[in-house]
Amino acid sequence: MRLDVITIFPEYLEPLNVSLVGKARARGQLDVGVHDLRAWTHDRHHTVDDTPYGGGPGMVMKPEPWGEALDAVIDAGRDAGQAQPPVIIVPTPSGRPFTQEQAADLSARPWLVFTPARYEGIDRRVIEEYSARYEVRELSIGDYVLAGGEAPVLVMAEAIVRLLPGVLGNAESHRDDSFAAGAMADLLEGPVYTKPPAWRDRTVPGVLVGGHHGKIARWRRDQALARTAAHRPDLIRRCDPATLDQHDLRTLAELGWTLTDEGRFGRAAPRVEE
Ligand code: JEE
Repeated sequence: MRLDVITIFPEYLEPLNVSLVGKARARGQLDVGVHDLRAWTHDRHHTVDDTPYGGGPGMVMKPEPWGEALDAVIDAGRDAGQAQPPVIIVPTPSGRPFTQEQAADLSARPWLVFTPARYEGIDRRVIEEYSARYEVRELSIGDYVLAGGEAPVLVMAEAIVRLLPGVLGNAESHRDDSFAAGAMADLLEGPVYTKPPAWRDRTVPGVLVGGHHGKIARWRRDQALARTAAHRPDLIRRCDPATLDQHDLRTLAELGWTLTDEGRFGRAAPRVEE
């Protein structure tokens, strides 16, 4: 896979040199190019922003540097051997949600070009122009407002690169991830423990050291259900009851979740004594 990033803060992308993404590069599983947008300006001040048409707060990124940069980075990628056109990823607070499904889909593409912006974003005509020639995805990493798209690029790159074949070792394989496809697809994971068996008078739950694999699996499932109900009740409401067994239903009932007439889970009104 090849990743290109065009930014006015190339140093913000330094983390792509370390840890999982850095190792994938060192192993030759990934090529990364980080490009300074200001290299495609032509004025003495390397101007990339201007005031918004129609008025309003802040500044908007000018289209010309982005157009020249994208053309140059895409030409260079082709010269470096990319046979298929890139997917262009535009981080923006008004994008579609970046999800595990997006990460998995993008991990199957040979070439991604990221365009993290600053200020109030990029002149709309750039997205229109490149959408006419390439697949462009405007994506948001969550419902909060950042100051620019660089941190979202780091987030998305890490989520995508760890899914590349051979990037995660066996010890950290991703078959049981929350949100990954599979049986526990819709549940958060419960707590994890390691040695020593007692630490500051706190002991590891007995079931985990007992060696009874059936009891361990059931305990973990109950912990996952309880954690999901507490932290992500939306996932319980969305859950298909047909994916749950009788014990799951009892565990959820003990947590106050019952089936509604529509066949979905809802929270029973808490019973109050007098
Ligand atoms: C890219 C510039 C800053 C701040 C206008 C009006 C928007 C842009 N999940 C995510 N949060 N933030 C980003 C993100 C932020 C960015 C850029 C991504 C480029 N900025 C910026 C404010 C505004 N606001 C009120 O509604 C919210 C625009 C992001 C991602 N991905």
